[in-house]
Amino acid sequence: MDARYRTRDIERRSLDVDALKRSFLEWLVYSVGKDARAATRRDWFHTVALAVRDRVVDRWMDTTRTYYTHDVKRVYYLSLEFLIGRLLTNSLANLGIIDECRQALDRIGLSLDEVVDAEPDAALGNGGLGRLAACFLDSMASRNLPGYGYGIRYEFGLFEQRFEHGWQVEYPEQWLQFGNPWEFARPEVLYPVQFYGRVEEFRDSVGERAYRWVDSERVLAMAYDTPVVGFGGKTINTLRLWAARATRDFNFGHFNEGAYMKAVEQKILSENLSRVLYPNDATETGKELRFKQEYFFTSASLQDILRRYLQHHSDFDQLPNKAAIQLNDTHPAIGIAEMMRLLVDQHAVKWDKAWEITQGCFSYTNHTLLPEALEAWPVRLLERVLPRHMQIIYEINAKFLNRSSARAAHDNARLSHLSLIDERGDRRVRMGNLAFIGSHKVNGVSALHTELMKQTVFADFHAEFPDRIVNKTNGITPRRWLHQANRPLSDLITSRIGEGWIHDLSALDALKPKADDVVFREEFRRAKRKNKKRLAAYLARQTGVEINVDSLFDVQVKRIHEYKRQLMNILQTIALYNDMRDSPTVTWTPVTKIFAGKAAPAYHMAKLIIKLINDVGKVVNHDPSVHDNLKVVFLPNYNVTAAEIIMPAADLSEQISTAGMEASGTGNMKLALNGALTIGTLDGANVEIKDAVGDDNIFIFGLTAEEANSLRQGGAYNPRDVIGANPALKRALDMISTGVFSPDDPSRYHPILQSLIDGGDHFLVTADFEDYCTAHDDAVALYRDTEEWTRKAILNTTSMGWFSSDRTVGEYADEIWGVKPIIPDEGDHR
Ligand code: Z15
Repeated sequence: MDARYRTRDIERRSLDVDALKRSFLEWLVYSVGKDARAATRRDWFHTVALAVRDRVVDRWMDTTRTYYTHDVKRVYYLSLEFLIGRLLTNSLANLGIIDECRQALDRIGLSLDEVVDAEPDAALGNGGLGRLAACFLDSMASRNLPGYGYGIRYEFGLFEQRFEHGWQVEYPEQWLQFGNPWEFARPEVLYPVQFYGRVEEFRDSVGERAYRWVDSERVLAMAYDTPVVGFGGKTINTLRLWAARATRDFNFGHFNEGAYMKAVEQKILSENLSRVLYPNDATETGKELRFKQEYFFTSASLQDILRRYLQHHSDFDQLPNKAAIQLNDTHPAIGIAEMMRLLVDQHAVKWDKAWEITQGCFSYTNHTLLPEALEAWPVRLLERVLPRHMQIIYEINAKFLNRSSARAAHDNARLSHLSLIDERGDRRVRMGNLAFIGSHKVNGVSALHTELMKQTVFADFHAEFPDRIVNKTNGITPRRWLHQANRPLSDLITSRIGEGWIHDLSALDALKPKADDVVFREEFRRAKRKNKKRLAAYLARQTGVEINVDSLFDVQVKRIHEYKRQLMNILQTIALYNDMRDSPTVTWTPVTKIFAGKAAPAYHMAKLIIKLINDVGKVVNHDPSVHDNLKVVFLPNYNVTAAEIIMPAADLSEQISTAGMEASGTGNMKLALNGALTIGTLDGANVEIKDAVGDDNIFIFGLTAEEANSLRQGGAYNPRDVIGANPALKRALDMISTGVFSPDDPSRYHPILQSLIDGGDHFLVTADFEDYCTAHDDAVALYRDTEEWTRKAILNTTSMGWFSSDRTVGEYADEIWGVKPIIPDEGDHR
């Protein structure tokens, strides 16, 4: 670059730094209401966030105005979860002012890192599904796509996990306690949402049969908007979250004493709708409040979408060309019936026309095939809570079944599979089926998962509509998960190929040859070591366990679920512990097993597995005979913020779910991108990761989905025999069952042993154990060969370009949504 320009650039920056410093001091005094001497770290966080937000607002309005004036087709991503995490570093980095901000704070005598640490972690989600939604928001904005997120502004996000005597205990997480500087309340954007009541039939003005939903209870949905800053700061999209507000009825009327208290009670009850996120990941609890949450945010979002559309249009013919509505799982699937109700009952659109419009707008993403996660709401509940929707669902079902090929073939078995109503036992509405037939496209989240959708849960639908199911393999945003979370590696990459990779991750390809460059390998290792030191310090602070920075960091971080097989990991850990004790003269490679993840509060088996890991850790970590060659650490309260510290520091990534059960996984992508080698089954996106990084740079083991399926189907699988044939496994299980890790309560783990031995080992832990141990031994052996390990680690990072959520979102835009990028027109503020 020309030296003249560089000087000017530096001048502009120092101007920015001064301007930033001045705006910080102003915000502190005039908005936070403190002076610099009295300000706490939290005050400074609010100050900096408000000052940064200030720089976003003009461009936010430019973006919104551009979409409006060009009447562009928009994407509406409906999701019950947005697992966003912190926003300060993200906003600064995407605006490109992180260094300026650091310097401005320096001049005030503050460290940016400390200010960043004062931000609460916005955990409006449970796990993969919620984090995917957050990555998609980042990618839509960064690719200049007109995308909106719609969800719920939960007052309480995902619970805080603490350990008490090694057991998980849940505490409420109050992210809004001290206010949220990123959001804008929109008290004027308010929609009524109805519940209960009954349906009245009447004749409309031309004498046709019509329906009214009467005597219902009403709750208002109020909007809160959060700007979504795209990389480069050009496009600023909107995340609109709904909060429940009681209707004004509660403020009026002549109450006697009793009625007054009752009214206040009613107000609190109706505002409970947006109180708390349900803490289940991929399991359905079937609670009425949860169903009402789903309808609440879906109805408000659809009303908002129609209002926006009607600003430019007088009929609904163009709606599918102006609105793509993506259902993130079946949680908003009631939207299919709600759209029909809004069009037919409220806007007098004819049924067939309304159906065509609905199908044209909606598409549905399936995230799991696990039967316990497939939503099916009792007909009785729907009749009571949403009586008009139940009628509409019956109508959709009747018309659909009548036209199906199964009806023509008089194939009753197929008809009953296709039906929206599950007639077995108490009758239920299958939300997946509703989402499927109301959508023009349905997608799975990895190649394998999409294939299994076609073969299993949606086989009959696939036969009926062979072009409807498509694959969209998940991705992750490279901004948060590499550029922001891993500065050392990010800077190393940029030093060789420039900054282009940040918005085009496939640029990493060009770095592959560097795997053979000894200097690059040394620098890559130095970056990894920095990250490992940071994680070690964090773990010591959070858990008190001191770990060896040069040990192999073996990481399994994700929700605790039996199908994810944290149990298999801890069993292997016990076996390794035994090997080390048996052979004290062998030179062992030091290994640190790092676990993190929350269990659903009612998932007893998952909580017992957490306790087991903590119990094993207590024994192993204090046993001098293993000479610190093995440590087991369970980091409490895993969240996005913790993930940002863990991912960059991992050496080995545990992706060991029973094949066929993990729809995709996205932690697998974050870890590989940050240079961890994967040990994993051929499940979810692991299959595609293996293809990308190459067979030599990943440790694949275990049964395939097909093999797992036939093993279970065959009926000949006997875990008892498998255990009998594997002394290491038998010994580990015996130790657990005799209370080696739970001397205070030797029978504590009998439910776990029971599930493996008499329960049939549904997740095939014993079947895969031996193969897993061999793969793990291979990984540990390779780790001793520092240069070879680094070479493979580099090939992992540099092969992960395809797994950017920019790629994923681009595919959705082209093949499902039909939306195009548009660069916002600049207003006159610049
Ligand atoms: C969830 O986090 C996932 C699936 C679900 O059905 C629910 Cl309710 C929550 C996860 C999958 O388990 C995971 O494999 C996938 O990567 C993620 O969704 C995003 O698609």
